[in-house]
Amino acid sequence: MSEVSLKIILLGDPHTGKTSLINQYVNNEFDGDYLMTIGNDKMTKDIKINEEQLKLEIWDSIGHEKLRSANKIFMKNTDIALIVYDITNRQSFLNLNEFYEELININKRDKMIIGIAANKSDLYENAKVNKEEGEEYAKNINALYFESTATDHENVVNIFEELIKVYIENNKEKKNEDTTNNINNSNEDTTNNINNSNEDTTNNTNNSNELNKKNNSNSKRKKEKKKELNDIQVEKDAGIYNSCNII
Ligand SMILES: Nc1nc2c(ncn2[C@@H]2O[C@H](COP(=O)(O)OP(=O)(O)OP(=O)(O)O)[C@@H](O)[C@H]2O)c(=O)[nH]1
Ligand SMILES: [Mg+2]
Repeated sequence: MSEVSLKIILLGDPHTGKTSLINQYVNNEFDGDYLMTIGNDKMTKDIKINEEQLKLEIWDSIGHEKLRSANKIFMKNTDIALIVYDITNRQSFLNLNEFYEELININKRDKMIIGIAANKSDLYENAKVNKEEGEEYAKNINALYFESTATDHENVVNIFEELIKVYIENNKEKKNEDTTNNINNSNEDTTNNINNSNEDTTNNTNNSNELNKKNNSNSKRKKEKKKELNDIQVEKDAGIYNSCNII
């Protein structure tokens, strides 16, 4: 069975929990200390979902505004993006759209599955963004909405796997659409071929009718010519006869 590789990228403001979510998913670890990400780094993970063997390339990105331009190079060919905000930091929610816009400037929207992670849900008492706001934004950009906490392994695994499942489903539908289009195209070709061959047959028939007509008129002309010659001969004979008579 062939292995499918998927490129996943996490985006969002600094300190929202991107590195922590990746670390929890790949290494089953959570570190309470903050170490700002200053370079783009990828981690890999092999998983099996619905009998399909997948190789995940999970890219961490830089949240810091002044260093962020470097992310663009790594956003190319993204299959799945998780844009993260911190529910205790309203500005990180308001900045979500900047990351979304950057992403869709680089990749075709319909090829990607996008998730919005309302992270640090364990700190819900200090929330500055309510659930409805998060859900509404996700709905507006046709993304999936998740409440996440990098402190809980199961929660994080569920989020990544849900995104991957949706991606696989979406791709299957696309493949089916492509196949249907191909079948329709090949049907059109066959119809065109049949029409062409019908046209050819009609043309051939027309041509052969014309040929027949020509042949018929040729043989008619030949017959007429023969008759003419005969008449001349008869006249000649008669002439000789006549002249004999005269003589
Ligand atoms: N309570 C709680 N703390 C979290 C959670 N996720 C991350 N943190 C903490 O928030 C801080 C920032 O987390 P990071 O994962 O480094 O954030 P980041 O988005 O990678 O930040 P940059 O690399 O600067 O862009 C760290 O101290 C984490 O321990 C969470 O879900 N709950
Ligand atoms: Mg980081």
